[in-house]
Amino acid sequence: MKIGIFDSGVGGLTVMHEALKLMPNEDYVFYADTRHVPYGEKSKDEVRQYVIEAADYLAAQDIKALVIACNTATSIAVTDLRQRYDFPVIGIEPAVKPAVQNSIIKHKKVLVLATRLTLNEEKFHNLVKSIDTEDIVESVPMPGLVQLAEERKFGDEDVIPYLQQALGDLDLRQYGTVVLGCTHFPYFRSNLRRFFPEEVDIIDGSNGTARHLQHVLQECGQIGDGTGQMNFVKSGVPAESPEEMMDYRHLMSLLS
Ligand code: DGN
Repeated sequence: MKIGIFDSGVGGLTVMHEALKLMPNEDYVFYADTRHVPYGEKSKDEVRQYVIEAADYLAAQDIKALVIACNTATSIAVTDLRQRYDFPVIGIEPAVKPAVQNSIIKHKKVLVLATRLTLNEEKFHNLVKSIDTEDIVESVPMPGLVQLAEERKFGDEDVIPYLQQALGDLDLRQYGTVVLGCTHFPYFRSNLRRFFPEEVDIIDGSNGTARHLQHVLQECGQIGDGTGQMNFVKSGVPAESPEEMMDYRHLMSLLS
């Protein structure tokens, strides 16, 4: 049986890339809801409806687990999905806990970058409240990075002006850790690296989510019965033309 991985767009490939490294003996079906991306600026009800539609499609493919490789979709719909299906549903959330631990040692703050919807959600506020006892967590919405990834614009000429506008007013030396709280953002790690001093750690949740998936599969005795096969779907339509396959492979190669 396959593992279903879902995102509003190509961000979830950052999680699938980590899963594939960790579990090459699994088969994957990746669903990008390209018709409705971006989710981060939409209403909660709209996002919930899109996520359930996509998850139902994957559930009909006889998957053994579903990864919601989207922080925004996780914060809106993970509880609904867990009630809806019998297979395990794994979500992703901004890696605030390791970031706080890391920054406290350095006597610095944490900067969380994510979509507006993720940052406004109660789930995120509760997460921060439970961990941030020293009041060091700050956040900035970065919807433009989702758009740039969807347009495959990863070059400095497109990315740097946006980062300048989004981060320009902050003193970037006050942070010990930057959390990439949207699965689209790891594509921009090297662009972001140029803004923050070397001692600032830039972390994301893709590896942690892949490890969590592995653990869950082990727990239910479902590990390793595939060959690393990948299938792609865009908003309910199989996306497997040579051009589309090349695009996905290229995107994952940017993450190595
Ligand atoms: N990749 C998604 C996330 O992790 O939040 C969001 C992208 C979007 O649709 N705005």
